[in-house]
Amino acid sequence: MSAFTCCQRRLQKSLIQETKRHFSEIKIMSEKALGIGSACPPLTPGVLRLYSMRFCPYAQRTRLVLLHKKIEFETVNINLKQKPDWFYARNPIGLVPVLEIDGKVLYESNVCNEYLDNVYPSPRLMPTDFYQACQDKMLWETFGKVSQLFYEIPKSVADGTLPKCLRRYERQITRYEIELSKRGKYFGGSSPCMVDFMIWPWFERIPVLTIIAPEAEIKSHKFPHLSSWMNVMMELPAVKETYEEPTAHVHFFSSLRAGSPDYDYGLS
Ligand SMILES: N[C@@H](CCC(=O)N[C@@H](CS)C(=O)NCC(=O)O)C(=O)O
Repeated sequence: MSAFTCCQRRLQKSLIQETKRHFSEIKIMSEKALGIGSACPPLTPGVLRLYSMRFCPYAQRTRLVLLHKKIEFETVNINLKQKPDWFYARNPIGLVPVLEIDGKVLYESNVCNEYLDNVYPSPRLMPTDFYQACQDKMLWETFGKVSQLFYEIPKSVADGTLPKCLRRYERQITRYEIELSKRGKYFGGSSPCMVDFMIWPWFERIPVLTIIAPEAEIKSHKFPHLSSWMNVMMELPAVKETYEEPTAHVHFFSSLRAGSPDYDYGLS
């Protein structure tokens, strides 16, 4: 059985709901994506706000760190097709995630997460040794080699380059398999570190690829360390809290590719 199928079975709905209750103190200012013409929900002094999008893997990086560190925050979801001016005023390049507290604004997931790790140090997610911290950063700064394939693999079917793309995918995934084999249960050893949270969102989205290319699955005979890692990651409360079902990811990706992203999918 593949690691992902196994993980999905273990992720029983009741467990997820239990975790979601655990985090129920987190305020969602706007679950529905706010677009042009909307008003920016009023800010509260001393309250950390995350501007996000429910299906964005980069925003998920920051949500994972916020939740794992049990930092109190509120969420405002943004319609990225029709961004309000007040969102551009915070991030002129118009990307989520964005963090805001008491007039301080940060964007770019890696910057947001380093800020959180320094300002809310418990539990520490980045090594204090600068060389080790750089080793970790290299792993997430080069993860684009994997994440770009989430867009290239679907396109490659039409132009006949799927086998080439899959070879690149396997080579890149193997880098992480080898690194993990040296580190332990998580990239952080016996507990998760920043690397785990920075790369996890794409592993959750692998079903988007396996619909097109079943070879993209993380099979335990080929990637034993990553396969076990996916199982242990799925047990983390923060991972459960941000988890979306494969059907939701597939639906969102299809709507995105069709040019009308369904930001509010699944909301009543
Ligand atoms: N390098 C950025 C990438 C963030 C990103 O690409 N976010 C996407 C959503 S997943 C976005 O905001 N897209 C809006 C746009 O491209 O206009 C980061 O790490 O935060």
